[in-house]
Amino acid sequence: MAFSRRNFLKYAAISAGGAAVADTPLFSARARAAAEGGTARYVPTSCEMCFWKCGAIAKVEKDKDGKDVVVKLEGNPLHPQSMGKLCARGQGGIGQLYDPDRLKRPMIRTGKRGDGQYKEVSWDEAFDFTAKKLKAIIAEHGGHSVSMISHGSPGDYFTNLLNALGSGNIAFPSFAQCKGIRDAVWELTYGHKPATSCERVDLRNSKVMVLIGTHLGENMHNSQTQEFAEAVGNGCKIICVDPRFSTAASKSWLWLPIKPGTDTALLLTWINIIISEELYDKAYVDQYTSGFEQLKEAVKEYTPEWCAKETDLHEADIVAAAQELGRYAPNVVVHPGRHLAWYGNDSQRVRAMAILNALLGTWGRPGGLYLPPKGKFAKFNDSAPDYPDAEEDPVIKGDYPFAGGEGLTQVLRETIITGEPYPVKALFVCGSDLLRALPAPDITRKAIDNLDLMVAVDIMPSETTMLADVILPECTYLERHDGLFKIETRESGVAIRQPAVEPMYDTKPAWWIASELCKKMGLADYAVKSQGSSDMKAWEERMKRQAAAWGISWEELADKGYVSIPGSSAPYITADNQPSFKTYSGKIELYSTDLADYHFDPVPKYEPTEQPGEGMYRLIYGRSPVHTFSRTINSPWLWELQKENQVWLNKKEAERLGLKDRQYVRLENQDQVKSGPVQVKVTERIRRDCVYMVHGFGHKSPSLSKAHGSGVDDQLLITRYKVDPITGGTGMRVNFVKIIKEV
Ligand SMILES: Nc1nc2c(c(=O)[nH]1)N[C@H]1C(S)=C(S)[C@@H](COP(=O)(O)OP(=O)(O)OC[C@H]3O[C@@H](n4cnc5c(=O)[nH]c(N)nc54)[C@H](O)[C@@H]3O)O[C@H]1N2
Ligand SMILES: Nc1nc2c(c(=O)[nH]1)N[C@H]1C(S)=C(S)[C@@H](COP(=O)(O)OP(=O)(O)OC[C@H]3O[C@@H](n4cnc5c(=O)[nH]c(N)nc54)[C@H](O)[C@@H]3O)O[C@H]1N2
Ligand code: SF4
Ligand SMILES: [Mo]
Repeated sequence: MAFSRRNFLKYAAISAGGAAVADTPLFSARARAAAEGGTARYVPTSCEMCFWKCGAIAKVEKDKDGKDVVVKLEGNPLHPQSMGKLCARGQGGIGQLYDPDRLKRPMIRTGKRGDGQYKEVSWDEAFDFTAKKLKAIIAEHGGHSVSMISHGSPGDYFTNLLNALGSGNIAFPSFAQCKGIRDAVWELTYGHKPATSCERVDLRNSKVMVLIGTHLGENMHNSQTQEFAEAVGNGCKIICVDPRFSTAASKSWLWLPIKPGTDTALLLTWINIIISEELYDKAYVDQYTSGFEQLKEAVKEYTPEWCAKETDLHEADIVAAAQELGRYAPNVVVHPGRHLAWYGNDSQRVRAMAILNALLGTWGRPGGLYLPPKGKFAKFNDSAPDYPDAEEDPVIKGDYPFAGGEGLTQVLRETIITGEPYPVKALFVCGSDLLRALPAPDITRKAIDNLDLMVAVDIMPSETTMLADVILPECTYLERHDGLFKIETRESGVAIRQPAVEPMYDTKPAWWIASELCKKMGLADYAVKSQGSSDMKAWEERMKRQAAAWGISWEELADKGYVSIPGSSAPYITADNQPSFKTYSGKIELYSTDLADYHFDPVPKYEPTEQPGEGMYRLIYGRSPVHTFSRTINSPWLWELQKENQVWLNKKEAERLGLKDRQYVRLENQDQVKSGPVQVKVTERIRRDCVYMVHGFGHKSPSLSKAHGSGVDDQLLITRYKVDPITGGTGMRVNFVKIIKEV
């Protein structure tokens, strides 16, 4: 391979905190190849190393046998989510493509679940087996007994299959374990989410930015990280609220090392200060919000003095932060965050963040949150029939009135175990590592044991994949098309994913897999709907029809990778660009009528969180800039960059326990679950009452030759979770661990 690992490591190390600059200011794949005059091709596509879906450009050369090889990946300068750069993970996508541990062929389980015994089969055999099982399950229990847990693009095509079978039982770890709480709460408050896929934060123009958790720089979403760096360069005052001195904290004007679980106290106190010192944007509040008087009354009790005790912060810092926000409002932002499933009362913390933004007038203001772009995408269904009515309503929202549009994984899991209100016997797992993504993995395991059929659509033989009855290997994003992507940032646009090289081994795109399975299930009409026909040419034809329906040139899109919709950008409020709030009152609801109707606190109230007992530390977790959850740990070059995680422990605590930096220890949680050995990182960069680790390590599948046994899995220690009663989000920072010295 022409691409050397040594060069990659050098390149990735330089760019871990940003990235390398693309060679050309504007991009055309054809023009670039022609200008070089060599044999290299450039293929604009979309990254799938994480869900930011940056525009990437693959450089493809022929090897000595004349075979196409991807030798370099760089950022597309036209695409607003990459802005000409890729993060280390994006550049490391080549490692995923050429990872020898990849799934290679369809497989059917021959041994007991979990013992790793499979036989390789043809696609036809795999489909026949799956269709036969599905038909038997549906005959006995109905279409609604088929379910799916999904993350990322593969699930889209299987959603169509499930809907055609009469099931809506589809759940996403990106909802209850991630950002669902935020989206549901902002819908309640503003009538809009604060993000489509990317958060609509105008970071590059912010004068003051508040980060509640939100560890930008470690949470390495490309354009957002670039804008964060721009903001730092512009002298933006960053207020970082984090029990840990994160990368973002190191760039901050003020680091507030808060006692974990007490953020709502701080936010409500800030609201109180901003109202009582009249620092809020009065005209904005009058024009666009409702419920101000009720809010003012409700937050009176949250004084700075009380807050300092509750949060373990200095009173002067609490007040200074609020005053600085008021001083620079409305060109400030309280970042709405992304992963918010923390303590089980998270909706009210997120409400307080949303309300603070409203008081400061940030929605639709430079440096605040920009408005959703204009530019509607025409409906495109390629003349498929409507879905049949499901016999039974989906179970996936449980009893959570504001569970939003997506399903709750833990509710589906519980239904699979109990069979209540009806049996769910088949589960498709599309691009999700359930045992690592969902809290209390023992319960996940129990649910899987209760299934008559588990189908995994994945690219890697993870522990979760290796529990399936049938494994359907998808090809990687560098080997496939997906449907056209709607991109909504400061403007609307369309992006493409197209194959840089042919699929290796006997792997296939998910749209093809779902389409073929549709046909085997006697649902050929639906195969047209979102999967197209099963050959590549027909799929490309379908994408062309989709581009035409959206009024963009297919040729331009294929050549440039991203095309913007003219006239779609109107990020700020002006006299003729007024925001619309799709709430009951038509305004931003500081007092939520919807929450009142359901007997929840219509204005957030502070609720204390259980604190660790003697000798115990709260377990908190986050991201590594060079890995995505558990999905990239085995990826050869990214694994070289970080092979294992460490547990961060405060220096004074380490001294107390007689522990040295990099010594191996084990963690044991409140339910006596013990981790494998993990290195301690002794540091002053974390409070004394918590320990921290990067999520995603500790793979147990022997088929992942590099990741197997590297580091420890935070999820294993997350045997408890606390569910947010409003949205059903699963708070996972409610576990405590003690540290056991290795002998
Ligand atoms: N490189 C990389 N980037 C990613 C991802 C990835 O896997 N890899 N995943 C992406 C996804 S899907 C998501 S959801 C995001 C997640 O990333 P974020 O949305 O930034 O996640 P948070 O949980 O807000 O932030 C983690 C930080 O919260 C701090 N923290 C822990 N407890 C508390 C507390 O009680 N109060 C406060 N104020 N802080 C606390 C931790 O110390 C840590 O620094 O990252 C995204 N970006
Ligand atoms: N304890 C703890 N739990 C968490 C989190 C945490 O920080 N700590 N984070 C939460 C958050 S914010 C989120 S968003 C979720 C993430 O949850 P998941 O999305 O389930 O996360 P991953 O572990 O990355 O699992 C991704 C799976 O997709 C596969 N995959 C990768 N690329 C492709 C592809 O192109 N096609 C197919 N078919 N499969 C592919 C990978 O091999 C892997 O098996 O986890 C949540 N759970
Ligand atoms: S942020 Fe990095 S990994 Fe995620 S899509 Fe962009 S380049 Fe790929
Ligand atoms: Mo997430």
